Amino acid sequence: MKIIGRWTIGILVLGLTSLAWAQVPVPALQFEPLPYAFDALEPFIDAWTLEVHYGKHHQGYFNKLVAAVAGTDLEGQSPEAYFGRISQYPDAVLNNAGGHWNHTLFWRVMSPDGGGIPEGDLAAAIDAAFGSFDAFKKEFNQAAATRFASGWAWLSVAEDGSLFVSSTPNQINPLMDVAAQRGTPILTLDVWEHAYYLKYQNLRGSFIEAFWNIINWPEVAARYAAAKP
Ligand code: MN3
Repeated sequence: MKIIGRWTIGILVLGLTSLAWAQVPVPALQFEPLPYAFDALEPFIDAWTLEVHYGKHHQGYFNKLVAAVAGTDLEGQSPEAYFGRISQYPDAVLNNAGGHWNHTLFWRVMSPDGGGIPEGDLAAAIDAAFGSFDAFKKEFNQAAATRFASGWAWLSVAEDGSLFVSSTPNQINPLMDVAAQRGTPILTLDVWEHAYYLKYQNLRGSFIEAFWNIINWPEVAARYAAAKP
């Protein structure tokens, strides 16, 4: 009886603990840890740039987003839930929700073990859309290089499942209703000057070329698999 009693209490405690865990809501807005050390992407992205970019720029967008949605109907929502109607909200929401979401994707599609070329379904989809990996790379580089002033280059999945390259100004992304071409982004490159100026100064092209050495293709492939219809 004593043993059964102990087991009963144990199971009860376990049950209550898991119930408590299940009820802890995952915050819709999270400033996720960088998935690698600040110097992990050297020499392609230097540690100082990454520390300032993540710790100051991205953190700034996150903090301002939290402030912009506080007390509104957007509080507690993931930006993905309202990007499709972002034009209905103040500029501060667009700029900071985009700034936060875009950087979160950017950190995740890079890796110290990155580079090389994609494989499998993603490689086949790139060939189908662009003719070859080299042709895709050329189009992506062109989008990144010709984006005037500040913005982003993207590889996205269209509604029909095909891939396309685009660029957007400022903090707009292809999920937003204000984007010229809409789709689900699976790869992005930040071409704001703050992303490269400390190391590359005015040489945006050198930064774009360096990016190919750190692209996390397995992550991009997983996002493609999740996004295609
Ligand atoms: Mn940035």
